[in-house]
Amino acid sequence: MEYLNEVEVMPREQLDALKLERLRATLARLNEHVPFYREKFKDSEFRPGDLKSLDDLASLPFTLKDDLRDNYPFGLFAVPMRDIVRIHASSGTTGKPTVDGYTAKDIRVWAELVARAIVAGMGTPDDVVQVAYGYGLFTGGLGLHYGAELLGASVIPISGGNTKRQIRLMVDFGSTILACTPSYALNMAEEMREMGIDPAKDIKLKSGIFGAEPWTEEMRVQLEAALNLSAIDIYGLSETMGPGVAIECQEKNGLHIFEDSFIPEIIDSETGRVLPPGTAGELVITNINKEGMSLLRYRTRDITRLDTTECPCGRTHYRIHRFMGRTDDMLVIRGVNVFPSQIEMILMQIPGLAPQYQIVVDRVSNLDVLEVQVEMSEENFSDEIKVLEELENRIAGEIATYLGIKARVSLKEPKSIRRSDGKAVRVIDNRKLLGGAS
Ligand code: DLL
Repeated sequence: MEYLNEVEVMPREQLDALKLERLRATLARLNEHVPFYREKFKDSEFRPGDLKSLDDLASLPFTLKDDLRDNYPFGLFAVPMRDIVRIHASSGTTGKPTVDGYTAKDIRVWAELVARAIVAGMGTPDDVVQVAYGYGLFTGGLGLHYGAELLGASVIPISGGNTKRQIRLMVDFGSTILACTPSYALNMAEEMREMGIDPAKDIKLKSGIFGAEPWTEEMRVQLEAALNLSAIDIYGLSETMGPGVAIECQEKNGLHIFEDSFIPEIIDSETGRVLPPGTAGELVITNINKEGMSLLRYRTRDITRLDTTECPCGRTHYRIHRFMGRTDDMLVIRGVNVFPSQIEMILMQIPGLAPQYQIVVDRVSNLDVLEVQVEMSEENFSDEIKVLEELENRIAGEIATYLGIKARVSLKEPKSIRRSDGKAVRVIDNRKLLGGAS
């Protein structure tokens, strides 16, 4: 099974025509049913009815995370509550949660998109899919669940956590696909080693569908070796649907964004101008196949670039490059911009380290101080001061060379950095507590 739906290989001209038709219908619905958008259209020179081509999208207003918060909880819904069958929401750790509503049709569309994603991850109806994303208001668990069921695979709805039990069931039930965050997959690999389980002999995993947080190519190498599987990257966000917005195929050369449901644009986040393919910037998504809530030009804050070149897999939908991070994850350390993923990339290339790290930023005497804490691997663990110092200096040297910043490096004992069973917390920015974070 190479792909699920003919639309995935639709010729570009036809796909663009479908996008335009769906965009027109979406604008008309938003104008009619969502006062927030009606007001926005009134204020803009461009009216929904003026839309002639997909290029005109650039003349339409953006939607920001704050717009969702200002309209909390249901102000952006485009159908009456009677037609909403599911509500998801973000955790709201950094403010009011953002809420999304789905009609019965939306749930079907979403399941189909995720089923496509699982097929791209080598899934078939014969697979046993262990869904270890959290179930609940978070879209990961239920999103993967419905997609895998629609495909006809056997689903293990285990959710996140209870790692020993996850592994026992993985062995006993013969799971062939694991769906969870990459950081949780790493924790599972670690636990497996401790339980004496050999991924090459005792488990049947063939692929991992990993996403919901940024991860690097270097992390992929570690995960594929530790779990003996093929790891692919899945992207999505609760504001526009959930997982299944974009997925890597087996070429692993970018994530195909399902353009029959989401129109991608890359913009310069300072000026809001649309950037040409190949240039990195902020991903903006327009929902064109969703009824309950559709966002127009939603600014995701995720940084990537668009690849419009042909993919050998045959899917015609454009690709977005593996994410560097979010605009709001970017650390500004003494004026230098740094993404946690850049630090991850450096750490993963240095032998003797475990793929577990945390970045702590502080301000001391008005100067930003960056500390990188990283665990040593069990095999290389040493408490000899000289060995530790040498390795710390080497890591600090690599960070200085590649990123041009000075970092204090602290090597940690194996298993001393807190593990998570969902999205890992990689950065602790104490400057925010001081009210001076950038
Ligand atoms: O994380 C949806 C999801 C669930 C995606 C399961 C993939 C798998 P939110 O909790 O709303 O939704 O978080 C969305 O997570 O804007 C990105 O910053 C980040 N993110 C999601 N997938 C990736 C990825 C889900 N593959 C936010 N790479 C997004 C990098 C990702 N960042």
